[in-house]
Amino acid sequence: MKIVFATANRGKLREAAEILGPGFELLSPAELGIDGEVEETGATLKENSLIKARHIHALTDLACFADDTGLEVDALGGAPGIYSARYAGEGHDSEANMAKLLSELGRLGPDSGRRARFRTVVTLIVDGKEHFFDGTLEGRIAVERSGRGGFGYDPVFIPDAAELAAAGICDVPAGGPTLADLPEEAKNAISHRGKAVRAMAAFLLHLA
Ligand code: ITT
Repeated sequence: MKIVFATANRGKLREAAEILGPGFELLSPAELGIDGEVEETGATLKENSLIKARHIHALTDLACFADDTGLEVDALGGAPGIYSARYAGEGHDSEANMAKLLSELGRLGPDSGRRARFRTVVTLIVDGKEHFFDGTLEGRIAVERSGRGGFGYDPVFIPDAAELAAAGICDVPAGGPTLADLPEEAKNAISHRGKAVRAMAAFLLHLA
């Protein structure tokens, strides 16, 4: 099945292609010659994913999905949340975003706690109807960056051991790997996006 992923983020595209597997022909707005960028003016992840999916769906005749993802840090009252991409200012600069996050948590001191989660909402538009799927990954923010895989905030996010164990990943270093330390298949097995995109794929296979 042909499906468009309404994203300009190459890390997300790579992950979704691996999660969906060969049963899906995944296309990007860039491959279709479409400008995927649209202003994310929503107040929630769901609203923003809907804005992105509708923007691309209006320009193609194909099934289409978008995801909006936020990193919620408890000690920061849920920030950066829907502002995760522009936490350190416009420009999608992951290095600057991580630097700001580590410095904000550093200012709060060692007792503030670093519990956090990634939350993704996927909007799928198929046969003119809109459907929503979500996924969450629980964890905590590391004290410093580690790992070279993944993208975005992955080098500072340590998933809970229970999330890893649920996917059969038990042989991990003490203190826990960050998402950027994990091979891509392991991140996809436990991630917020993996959960939401697999739920969408199951729905689509049921429709077919
Ligand atoms: P699109 O809107 O084009 O899909 P984006 O990167 O702007 O791409 P989001 O608004 O959903 O996407 O992303 C919010 C921020 O969270 C952004 O800085 C991402 O790099 C980061 N992010 C998203 N998914 C992530 C993941 O799985 N691991 C780490 N960081 C992630």
